[in-house]
Amino acid sequence: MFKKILIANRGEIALRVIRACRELGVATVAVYSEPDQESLHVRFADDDVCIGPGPSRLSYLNIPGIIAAAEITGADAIHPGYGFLAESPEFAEACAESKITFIGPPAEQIRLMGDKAAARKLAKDMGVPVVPGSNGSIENPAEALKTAEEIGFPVIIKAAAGGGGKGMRVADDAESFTHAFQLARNEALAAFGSASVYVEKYLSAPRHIEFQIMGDKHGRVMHVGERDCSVQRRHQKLIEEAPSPGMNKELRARMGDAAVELASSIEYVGAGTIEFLLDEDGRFYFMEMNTRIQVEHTVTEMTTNFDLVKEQIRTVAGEKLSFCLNGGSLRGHAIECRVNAEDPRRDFQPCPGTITAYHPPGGPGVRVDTHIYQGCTIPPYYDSLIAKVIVHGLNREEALARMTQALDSFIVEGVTTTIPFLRAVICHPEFAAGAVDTKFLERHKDLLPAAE
Ligand code: MV4
Repeated sequence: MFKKILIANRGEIALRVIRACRELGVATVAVYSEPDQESLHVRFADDDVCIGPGPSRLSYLNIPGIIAAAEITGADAIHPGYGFLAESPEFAEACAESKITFIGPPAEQIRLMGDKAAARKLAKDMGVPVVPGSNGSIENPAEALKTAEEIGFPVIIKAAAGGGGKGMRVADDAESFTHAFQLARNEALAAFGSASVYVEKYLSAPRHIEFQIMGDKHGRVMHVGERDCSVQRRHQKLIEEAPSPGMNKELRARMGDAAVELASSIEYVGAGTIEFLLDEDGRFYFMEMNTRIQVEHTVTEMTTNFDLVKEQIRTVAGEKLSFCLNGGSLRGHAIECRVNAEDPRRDFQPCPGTITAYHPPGGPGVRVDTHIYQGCTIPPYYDSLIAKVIVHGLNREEALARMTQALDSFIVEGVTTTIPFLRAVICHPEFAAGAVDTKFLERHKDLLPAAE
């Protein structure tokens, strides 16, 4: 096992990783930017190093600074959390060059899965269903149009280096295609430094279903169930749940087998996620693979009772997975709401500031993962996630009641939060019925409070 882990992150996930390290008996090093000096991750870590000023580029994305902090403090491993450098092959390589274990897959696997067109090809070669589309990326507009006509409209053009929605364009017909293709290429180049795009048949209102994968260095790869992350706004997930209300045993077995097959083919170690789209007819298609622990890993922890961050650290250190589940013995239902310091009345504009009053919800089956406290200041530089409220119940009905109760009793003052908006979504009859898909929020604009 590692002796000392540096956490190259901030906020709730830095605290989450520190907790896992504590339980494993591993020492911790926090890194922080100047405005994060008073943050809890700095206080709770055994050691801490300031790595630069507020802007991420100068601190949490500063590879030489983070490697130097690990060397100075004698850390033998780095946990990247999610976001920031979690899926940077260059960072994984820098760790390897300094003989520090990166808690994630090897750089080559990050690079492979970061190329969405290449990942799609791998899935296809493994016999995992993919949405009908181009074989790899297409550069030539005329060739792309030909492919689009073969697939049939509408089609979606996606950035190969993308993920998360940037550089994506939908084209409804041949007339609009060439323009959309150009726009997608330009956007991809500006956002990712690569104009490489690929084309897929556009599914009108699929569910976003992802399978949590865990692998070890002893040849075991398994899945620990799925999550439904269909409720998103501008490709940001807002609510996630496990299991998916659109799932059944038979479909879980087929999708889970496909996910395990894909992860096994690259001998995946640690925590990973295979994302699928599920259409109205129950057909599923591979979308992409994430090679990190995700924000929403918590709902899977609630339905499995396994500490996925501890397992991720243990398996990367070479230990065997401490359980064999593969989709069996899931219990109850879990839901997560992401609470952001944002104003839904102002197009979800971030609301940094000082928390003047704070009281978290509690009771049976309620978990809050957060880094905020009364008196703390939310800096303007980073993601506006301030807390994750996670509930677990015997069934979905109980989980929904618990989430409503929890959101109603969550006191956060001083900054505007999305708590009332989340409550409205949870209590919406269509959400309550489990009828969620990726168009849910677009269909229910009434959930967005009008500007005052
Ligand atoms: C799609 C799609 C429909 N058809 N691909 C959005 C994020 C990026 N990872 C892929 N996305 C989508 N890909 C095909 N072929 C619809 C979306 C999509 C979406 C997916 C999941 C959750 C919310 C979404 C919102 C809009 C579009």
